[in-house]
Amino acid sequence: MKMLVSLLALAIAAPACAATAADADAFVASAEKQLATYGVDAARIAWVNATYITDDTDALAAKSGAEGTLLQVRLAKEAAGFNGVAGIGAATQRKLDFLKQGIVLPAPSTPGAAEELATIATRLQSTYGKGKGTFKGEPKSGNDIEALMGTTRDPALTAEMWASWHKVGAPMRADYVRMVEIANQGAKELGFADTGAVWRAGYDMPAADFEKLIDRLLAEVNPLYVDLHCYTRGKLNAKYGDAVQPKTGPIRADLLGNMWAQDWSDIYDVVAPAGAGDIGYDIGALLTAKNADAVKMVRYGEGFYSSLGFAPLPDTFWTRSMITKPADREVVCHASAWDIDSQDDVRIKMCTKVNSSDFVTIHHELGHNYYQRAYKGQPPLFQGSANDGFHEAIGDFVALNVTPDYLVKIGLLDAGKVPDPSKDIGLLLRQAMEKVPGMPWTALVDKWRWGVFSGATPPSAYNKAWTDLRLKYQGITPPVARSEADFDPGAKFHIPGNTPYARYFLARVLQFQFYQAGCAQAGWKGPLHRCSIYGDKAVGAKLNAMLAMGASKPWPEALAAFTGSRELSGKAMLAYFAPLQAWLKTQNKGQQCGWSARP
Ligand code: X8Z
Ligand code: ZN
Repeated sequence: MKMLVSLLALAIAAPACAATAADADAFVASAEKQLATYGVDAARIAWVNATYITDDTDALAAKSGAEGTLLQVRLAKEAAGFNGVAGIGAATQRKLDFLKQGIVLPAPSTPGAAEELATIATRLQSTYGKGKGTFKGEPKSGNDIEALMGTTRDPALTAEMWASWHKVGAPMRADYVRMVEIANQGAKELGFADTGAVWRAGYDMPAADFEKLIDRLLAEVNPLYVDLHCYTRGKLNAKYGDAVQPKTGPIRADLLGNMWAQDWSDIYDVVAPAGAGDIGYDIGALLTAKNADAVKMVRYGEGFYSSLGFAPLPDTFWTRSMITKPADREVVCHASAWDIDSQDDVRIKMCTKVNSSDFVTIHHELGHNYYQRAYKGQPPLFQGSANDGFHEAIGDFVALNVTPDYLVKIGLLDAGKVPDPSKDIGLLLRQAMEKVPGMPWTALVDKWRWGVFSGATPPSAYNKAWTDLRLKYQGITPPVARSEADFDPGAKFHIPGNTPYARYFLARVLQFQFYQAGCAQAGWKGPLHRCSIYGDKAVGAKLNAMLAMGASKPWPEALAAFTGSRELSGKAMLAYFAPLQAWLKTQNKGQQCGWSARP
């Protein structure tokens, strides 16, 4: 409501001379040109900064970031000048809406605000990139400590890594507070209540409905999470004893094999049931056995997309990507995919390790690159995904097709080693440990930010609000005491990186919808989790048709183009895990599942 009133205020402030639909078309064409021109240089600068962090590249990135913000804010205000103009065509109207809504961190018109905002944003990201934790007292980069969290089973050491890595956040707090202040002023100038309202505006529905959609989808899949939490807690209790992991209540956050407890697959060995749980292979071990290095892993990923009919990656992908961590400089290791020129200069940036989780991440990142290539023919403002969840879902959808039979086809697994149906529970449990904990986690990250941006969570309660959400949604608790001297959100890339996170929540649901639809198109009749669309060019063509739509149509149309449905739904994910959920329920009989929000 507030937003509507403010937009009207902007409309009233628009020039008195009557703008026409043709003016709107001309404005949009000019805006697209300006954005495209800015975008190529900006992408190159951001790339150099992220792959070579120095004071100089930080300064260049901050300067370029400020220019971009000023350009976007100017265009957003000009776009608002067309509010209420009659006869604007659907495509132009959609582009005007994107211009008004699409700024992650808007700045107000106060002189120097955009520059201050960009300097803070760059400093936050680089502080994260350069962050170190410790393992046995030795300094470790974020990338190394993330991997060590997956393989370490000594709770004193996992607590040390958790506590030391979370110290990376503390120095960011003052910057974060100021950043929120500036961005909120910018959001208000654009007619939004706060920056969180801008973030929620991009989903072809009223912002309030988007919050409800997240809650509805989370409620749909949460019972599965609670079952998995209960089962995992029991196994951790059996392994570590009551003093480390009690039988009831939340799980200690550092015992789940991941710094943020967002993906528990690395402790599959701890939870695997005897017999059915021995799935007989680990992708990391298979890759190592074949002497596959990081580049070879990316080649496997490319091979999957090629089998669906996508053109091979260009030579420049291989020469310009950062596939492993350079030894001699600071970089942002958190994986990302880039599209430098909106044509063919696509790249990934990863500090790849030869393990199963990076094999999935490679497919994830390549999903971004193939999406980018598929929509390059769209006009600049439609060069994006149907909504941001789609961009995150494509590669994950493809990775769901990495089944034992597929691994045989590409020569990674011996045919005789394919786990038989008696191992289905193990295979599903391994997948659930990877996918299901992401549901509450991906929902809470932006719940925290929405509260911060709206002011419901003041700076004096930043850390408490974070810890409370982690308890409420994930049922986890920090291994060491926390206070407002800490800033734990800063220890997760997307907070200092200012990457909205609800997209990953949507992606988690969407990837199973895509997978279920793709497997139906392929005529798959067996258990869903054994399906692989590898090599199916008809499914690939249909997928490409959706990707090629870019952001040109409201997302339900894109979803319908591939799946036939216009609704986001947790049903596909629940169907995939149905046999496991039934099994978990029998395993959990007699247990007091769940946790109370305030133990
Ligand atoms: O950040 C990512 C991708 C970036 S393109 C690697 N993901 C989220 C995360 O790591 O927290 C993918 C899963 C969720
Ligand atoms: Zn991604």
